[in-house]
Amino acid sequence: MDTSNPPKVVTGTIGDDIHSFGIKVINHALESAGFQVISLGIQTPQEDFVKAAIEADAKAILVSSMSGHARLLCEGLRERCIEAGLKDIVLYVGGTLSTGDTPWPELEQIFLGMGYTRAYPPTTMPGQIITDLTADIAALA
Ligand code: B12
Repeated sequence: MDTSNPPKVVTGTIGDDIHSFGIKVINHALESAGFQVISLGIQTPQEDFVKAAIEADAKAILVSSMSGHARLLCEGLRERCIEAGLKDIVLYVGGTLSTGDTPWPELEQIFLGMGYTRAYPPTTMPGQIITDLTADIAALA
């Protein structure tokens, strides 16, 4: 990674969701790995993710959703990115993405179908996210 120009990434917990601990762990892991994190915190509207990504010229948006309503809260974010000229931005979603009613492989496909680059279950270790993000950002170049 070019330490003089660290890749910028936007993070936050989407919608009306107040869970903050998970995304804080991810933020620390990303910063330790050399990313520059624009942290939007909790209860972040979709449009704020897009606005922050444009302002920062970010390479990726990482969305956290813990409340179980991710399908509703996360739908349409890729379309907003495309409309704003961020067609190729790396878009991740992670957390407790359902209330447990849908098996993970099926749930993952739902989020990939919504245009998310990757979707992660709550058991994901931060190291996996760093590895994937580094590769996905490199692939943009
Ligand atoms: C702590 C907690 C709270 C705290 C939150 C405090 C805070 N500042 O965050 C309080 C008490 C406020 C709270 C409130 C509520 N909670 Co709560 N809460 C939890 C609890 C016990 C732990 C979550 C946590 O912090 N874990 C520790 C962190 C480090 O782990 P994590 O969040 O899972 O994050 C990791 C991964 O998920 C992943 N990850 C997370 N985000 C992302 C994003 C990306 C991009 C990636 C790659 C990975 C990733 O990486 C993280 C680090 O390893 C969970 C149950 C559980 N065991 O998970 C319920 C839970 C999430 N809560 C739940 C609910 C229902 C609520 C409430 C709606 C309850 C209510 N009726 O009021 C409200 C939320 C209201 C709202 N508007 O959002 C449910 C969600 C339903 C579901 N998904 O099935 C859960 C699962 C409990 C349950 N079993 O029912 N909660």
